[in-house]
Amino acid sequence: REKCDNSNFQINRVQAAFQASLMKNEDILLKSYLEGWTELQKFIDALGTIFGFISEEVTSKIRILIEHQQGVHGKEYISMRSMINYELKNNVVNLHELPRDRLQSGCRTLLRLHRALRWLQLFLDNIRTSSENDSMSISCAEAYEQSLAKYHSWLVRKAAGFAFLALPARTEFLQILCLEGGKETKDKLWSAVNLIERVYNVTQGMYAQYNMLELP
Ligand code: 1PX
Repeated sequence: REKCDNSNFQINRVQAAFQASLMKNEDILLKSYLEGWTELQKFIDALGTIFGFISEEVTSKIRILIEHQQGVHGKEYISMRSMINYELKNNVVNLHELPRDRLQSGCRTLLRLHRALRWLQLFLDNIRTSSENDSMSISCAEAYEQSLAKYHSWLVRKAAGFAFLALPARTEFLQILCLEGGKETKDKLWSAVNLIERVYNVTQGMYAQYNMLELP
């Protein structure tokens, strides 16, 4: 396992990236938002191969958005609002049926990550309020049931539930996150949870404003 120093993954880096994604005008800077997800992915990867299918799903969603950013219309994909405006105006978004395009819309792709961010917020908050012998599997499953699960098929829910059982005990889990068990950890988690909630709320507000919360 990697040691916990500044060159490795840390909750601080996740937080810094999501912090940087918050723009002044209630908008989201996509580059930083995706950096936040790339940092999160390092945690999933550190948890072992059982979580590989989750990591691959994150990779695939990030890759779609990066492909848009590097495409001919890349400059439209700088912020979430510019992406929405561009995709709506140019009929890139599938509003009614499942998209069949090879390169799916940025809006529906980001929405998947956005829903997962709520899971993360709830999970980190469960960890924050947990104590020594609490099960991380249960904390994780509870957060999942309250958020992402309702968007997932039976099969995905089963696979996720199975993966959760492989989560390590609390102490080891905190070590993977480069956290100790004490007060400092609770403070760090509290600040991460609040930041993630702010990012979630800005994103959620925009999806609601454009009536895009249910994009297929
Ligand atoms: C302290 C936290 C450190 C760990 C951070 C881990 C971040 C994990 C984030 C998981 C992100 C999952 C993205 C899900 C996107 C999604 O909902 N995709 C589904 C729908 O996509 P579609 O294109 O078909 O509309 C897709 O069907 C799902 C595919 C399989 C992935 C299922 C993942 C469910 C588990 C989420 C919880 C992760 C637990 C990690 C353990 C720490």
